[in-house]
Amino acid sequence: MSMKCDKIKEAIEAIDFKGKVIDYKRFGSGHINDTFLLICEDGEKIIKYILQRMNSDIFTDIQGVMENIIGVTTFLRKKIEEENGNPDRETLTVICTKDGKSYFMDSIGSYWRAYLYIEDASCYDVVEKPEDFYETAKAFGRFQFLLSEYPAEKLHETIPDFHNTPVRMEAFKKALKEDICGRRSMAEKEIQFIMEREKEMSIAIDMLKEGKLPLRVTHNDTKLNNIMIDDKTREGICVIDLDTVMPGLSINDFGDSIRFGANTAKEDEVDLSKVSLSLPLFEIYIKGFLEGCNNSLTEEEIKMLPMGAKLMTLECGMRFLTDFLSGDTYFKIHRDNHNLDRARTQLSLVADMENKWKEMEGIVSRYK
Ligand code: ADP
Ligand code: GN1
Ligand code: MG
Repeated sequence: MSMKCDKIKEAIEAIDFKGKVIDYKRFGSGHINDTFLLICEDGEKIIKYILQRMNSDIFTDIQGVMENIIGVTTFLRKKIEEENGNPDRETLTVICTKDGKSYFMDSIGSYWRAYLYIEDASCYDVVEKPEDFYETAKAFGRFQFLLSEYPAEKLHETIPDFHNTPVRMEAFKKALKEDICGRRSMAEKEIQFIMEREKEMSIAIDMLKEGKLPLRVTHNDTKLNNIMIDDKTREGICVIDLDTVMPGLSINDFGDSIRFGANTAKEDEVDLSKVSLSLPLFEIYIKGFLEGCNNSLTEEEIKMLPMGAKLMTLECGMRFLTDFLSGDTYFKIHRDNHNLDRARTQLSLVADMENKWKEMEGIVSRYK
């Protein structure tokens, strides 16, 4: 276990879990937080929790992150109750500390929080069945629709300029210039690919500034493993990983799901011949997302969906490469050159989208 998680026992002691903790282990495949599954015994009953050491290098305003999460989940809980749903399964439930706080700081300054574990549901790293992807599209769309009445001014911007692609480009150029690890020569082809697309990076952000795309409350990290799929009904039961819920663009939420879920290969596939955009999955996701949004997207937003997919994939490729050049300080890595592999997959997917651009636009035109 990384030293940063050394004080997990302090967190277990501080948070108000029911019963006695009998086991805990690392869990999930997120790139940012340290996530643990915690098992408690309360008399005859077994209760599971998710315990996370939050990444405070990335989320510097932990208080703000937790205020957002409490605000959004309280709001969603009410909506779910109104519709006779089960809020303990359909949104995250924060488990507070024994003194009533939404997070805990341990003696070495690490921040911890806990959630109820969502039972009988799973997260996936690849789409196993097209119908699952459709269900996740509906759930992410619905998430955005439900939050359309949320007071956006109450949200803290937990990572400024999170999907400001031109700002990401500047960070990339800086990392390239500094080349602190001397890795630049390993990625010349990828660097050139990104540079050639610099002009396109500001398309969405410019449309926002010009009022052509509306600012909405969005999730901003809509990959497949940030949604729980019910093991029995196969519905997208709960949207998780709410750290980046902020005002943003609907086309970005759409786009990030396509980047991850409609890729025929894994995010870190090394055999690039396996990487491509699945047009059937692209179409299925459009259908589900528009339905989930209750058909509230504007014509311009729908028209720009392919661009959302391309920009999110390009931006993510650029972010992985920036991290590779900077010494892998942001995304967790599990092998040498992991971030370079991830960047290559993303950029190959961008290239495939460019080849399929006419088809992508053709599909979208049927949904306007
Ligand atoms: P990261 O920001 O590192 O991606 P996440 O909040 O997405 O962290 O959590 C990582 C993984 O932990 C998820 O992909 C999911 O598998 C699992 N997970 C998180 N919250 C819950 C929960 N409430 N119930 C069940 N599993 C969860
Ligand atoms: C991170 O936290 P996780 O693993 O769900 C990242 C996303 C990237 C994604 C790439 C806060 O998501 O922006 O798109 O990795 N989250 C943050 O897989 O940076
Ligand atoms: Mg996650």
